[in-house]
Order: sequence, then structure tokens, then C-alpha cells
Amino acid sequence: MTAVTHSSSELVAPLEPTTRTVKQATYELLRQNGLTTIFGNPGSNELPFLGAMPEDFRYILGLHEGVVMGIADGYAQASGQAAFVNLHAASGTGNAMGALTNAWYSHTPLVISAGQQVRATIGMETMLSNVDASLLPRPLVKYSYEPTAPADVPRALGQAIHTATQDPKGPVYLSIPYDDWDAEAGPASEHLAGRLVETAGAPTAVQLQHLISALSEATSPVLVLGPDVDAARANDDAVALAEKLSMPVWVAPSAPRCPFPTGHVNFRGVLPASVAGISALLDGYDLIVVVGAPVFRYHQHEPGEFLPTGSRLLHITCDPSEAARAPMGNALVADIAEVLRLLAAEVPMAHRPPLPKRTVAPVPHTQESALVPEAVFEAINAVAPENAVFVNEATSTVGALWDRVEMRHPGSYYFPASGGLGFGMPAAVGVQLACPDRRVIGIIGDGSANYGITALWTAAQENIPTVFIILNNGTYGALRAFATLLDAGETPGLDVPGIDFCAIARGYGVEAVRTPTMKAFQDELRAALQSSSPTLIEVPTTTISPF
Ligand code: TZD
Ligand code: CA
Repeated sequence: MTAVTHSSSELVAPLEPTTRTVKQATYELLRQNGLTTIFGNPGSNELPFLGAMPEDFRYILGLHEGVVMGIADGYAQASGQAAFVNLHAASGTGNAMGALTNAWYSHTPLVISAGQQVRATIGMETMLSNVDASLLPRPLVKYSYEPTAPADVPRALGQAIHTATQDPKGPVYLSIPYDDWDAEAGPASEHLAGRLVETAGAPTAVQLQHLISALSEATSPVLVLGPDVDAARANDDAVALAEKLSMPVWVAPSAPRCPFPTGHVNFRGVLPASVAGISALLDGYDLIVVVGAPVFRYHQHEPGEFLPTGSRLLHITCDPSEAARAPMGNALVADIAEVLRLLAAEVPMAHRPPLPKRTVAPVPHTQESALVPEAVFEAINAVAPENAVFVNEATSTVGALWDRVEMRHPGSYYFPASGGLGFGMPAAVGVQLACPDRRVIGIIGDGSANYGITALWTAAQENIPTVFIILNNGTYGALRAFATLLDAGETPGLDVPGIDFCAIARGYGVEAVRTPTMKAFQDELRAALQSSSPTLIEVPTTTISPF
């Protein structure tokens, strides 16, 4: 007989009547899921939640909700964990929505909460009621909800967290009336905090065999890698696979992250964001394997053949929507890290000659007094630590940066995934907050900087030592190039002269310096990289074409 370990009275004891409030259960759930940093900008609806915040939580204040979101987005992407955001009602949510387009396309797990008015008063549209709250952030969230009763708030938060963090990861939204916090949480909340929700996305043996056969039978395969390879930290397996098959590696167009070391001999560059441009560069390959990117994220309209003649395309993605909406190719929806790990281990070595390393054109000369962006990037490359992280939001110079700034490790590059400006300045703060052991260099255009400029204040107040480099050419350079490409003629609203970024930075409490010469730039960048506080360097640059 087995020993009796419980007394009969223990076995039949009724559940302890819970005395936990919705607020206690919520903080407990956030804590258990590692969400102890709250990125926010508060209003009256949110104060009852924030009041007496537990001591193991910290609140990172952003001065505008677009900036709050950008900081949280950078933090979540760089840490590989979800981040918790608290916004003010409908107006705060509205301010955040431009940034939400980026989080959506970068598959960033953001758990966004917004304070709602007192339940009984929402219908009469009291000030700060979020009317139709769950509709507001759509279609840029995976889940959006306002619990129908206070006792359901903790469970709904659990659903939000587990939805955000399952592949494809992404933002979720919860609207919470502020009179819910003191309500009783109910017994179900006791089971929420310890819940683990996992996904297993390994390919079946048959699916894996198909991939292996396709790769080993191809005479000339090429690999195209996207941001989710970096998000899955599968970069090393991508390298191993590319080396085994001696495959050239391109980065998928409109790249928001860097999935492959750019100094590797197999690296070929970032594909252009046009149908004709991609087909021209991939011409001659009989198998195109795309991993962790949409097929494809085109931008400039240059129609043409979607695939080069004689090519077939295989798409490996964590996102069923990416797979479904692609105009060509066969797709496998699976765990990217697991697929790349299995392929790297099991694909037989192909004995092809090694690839020649690509060459990059020399820095162009100019008669102008401003510095050429290519030279600035080479200087950054020479001075930056080998594991530096680059957050880029300078739109006309993206190609030049990829050509000249070497990125070696996972998590070395972030760019707004939807093209929505206002990500760069805040994300550079959030990434540095998540990665205190690496130096983060934000490379930001003078146009882009204005959409997220108040991130400087958060960097100063929290003493987050991001180095911000403002490339100041006085214009929306990329739009100038687009105006020519689109044959739009003379266009208003493209120049942004007369902004003193050093004065603005000092106004927010960040040290700043303008560097009109290459020598000054190099010296100041070295000094900034030694500093333990944030620094801004404003560099006058020439305008180059992104095409
Ligand atoms: N507003 C938002 C939120 N996102 C955008 N992408 C734009 C406007 C349009 N836009 C671009 O797509 S690029 C660009 C704008 C205004 C110019 C950015 O200028 P910059 O960089 O100074 O940051 P360059 O290198 O001079 O292009
Ligand atoms: Ca500019």
C-alpha cells in the first residue's frame, strides 16, 4: 500500500476564498512572464494601475506614445523577449499606431495595454472613453480585447501575452477600465501565473527530406535570408548551411534586421525592393530558398518577371500569412531556427569551389564641403567596436551603410520594418537598454530624427549611453530620389533646413557636437564611444541616391 501523504481533511479542503484583486493578479502575471519593465506615457485612466507599482517593476517614461512604442520595440527585438506597454486611452493609442506598423512587420511581441474610463460611463462617452476600444488598433495587432467583466482581466492578459509570444510573434492590445483594478480577481487567476504555452514547429521527416533533396539536387542554389532568421538567432546555422552548399547569400529586400555576417565571403548584399531588380540579380539560379522573410517586401514599382526563367522558389517562414500571400513559390510554415539547424546538420556537403568575396566600390569624391555618407560609414566601421549594434533610420543611405559597415553578430542591426519613420531614435534607446554590454549606434537622417526626437530625453534621464549620429543633408533625400523615379516633377515639402540638432539635444539633456570635418567626426565618435552617457553627433552630409 502507498503511504498516505495527505490527511483527508487536506484533500477535501475547500479552495481558500481569494482575496486577490485584479491589480495584484495582473502584476503577478506580468512578473511571472518577465514583463517587469513598463514602457509608458500615463494619463488619468492609467493612474490606478500605476499607483503603488511593486518595487521589482520599473517604469520607462517616453514623452510621446510613438517614442514609447519605439523604445519598447527596440527593447523587445534586442532582448528576444516580449515587452509591456501602457498607453493612455484612445489618444495615446492613436499616437502609437504609426509605430505599431513597424512592430507588426517585425513580428515584435509587444503586450500593449491602454487605460479605459470607468465601465459604467464608457457608453455615454465621458472624457477619455476609448469608444470601440478593441477596434482601434486593428489591423495592426494579433489580438485586441476589452474584457467583459473585471474578473476576466487577468485571464485576458494571459491570453494577450501567450498570443504575442507565439509564432508569428506580434503586438496585442488590451483595454482595461480603471475601476477594474480593485475588483476581486476570482479563483481562476491563481492558475494563470504559472502557465507555459509552447509551440513546436519542427518540419516532419518528409518535409525535411523534400528540402534536403531540393537543395542537394539543385545545380545552383541561392539563399535569401530575412529578419526572422536574426530574430530566431539562427544566423550561425544559416552560415553553416551556406558554407556546406557554397551558396551565395542575399538579404531579403527592405531589410529590418541583419541575418548573416556581412563580411562573410558568401554574402552578396541586400536585394533591391523591386520585382525586376530581384529577378535580374537572381537570374541563373535554379533554386531560390527564402528563409524568414516575406516573398518579397517590394517597394519601388518596377514590374517584370516575378522569378527568373528556370528558377523555382522555396519559402520557409514562421508566418502563415507570409506563406499564403506570396505570389510565387512553395512555402513551409515552420520554426525557422529548427529548420535551419536541421538543414545545416543534414544537408550533404556540395563540393563546389568557394565563392569570391564581393567587392565594394571606392568612396566617391565630392567638391562639396559636407562629408559623403560613404566616407562617414567607413569611419564608423573603423571606429565602432566589433560587436556594436546599429539602429538605422537614414533612408537614402541604407545601401551604402550595408556595403561599408560590417555586421558580424546576431542582433547587430535594426531598421523600421514597415518603413514608418520614428522608430530609429527610440529603438536605439530601447536596444541599448536591452543590451548594456554592447554599444548601440543610432544612424539617423535629419528628416527621420524629428519623428522620434523626444527619445533623447528618455536616454538622458535613464542615462542610456546610445550614440546618436545625425546625418544632416537638409532634405528628405530618399523622397528626392523617388520624385525622380516616379517622374513626379518639382515637388513641395522635401527640404528640412534650419534645424539645430545639437541645440535640441542639449535642450533634452544630451551632450551634442557638430563635426564638419572627417577628423572631427572620427575624434568625436571615439570620445562618444568611451562615454557612459548618451551623445549626439551631428554631421553635415551630401545627398546620395538610394537607387
Ligand atoms: N512619415 C512617416 C511616418 N514615415 C515615412 N516613411 C514618411 C513619412 C515618408 N518618408 C520616407 O519614406 S523617407 C523620408 C520620408 C519623409 C525622408 C527621410 O529623410 P531623412 O533621410 O533625412 O531621414 P534621407 O537619407 O535624407 O532620405
Ligand atoms: Ca536627410
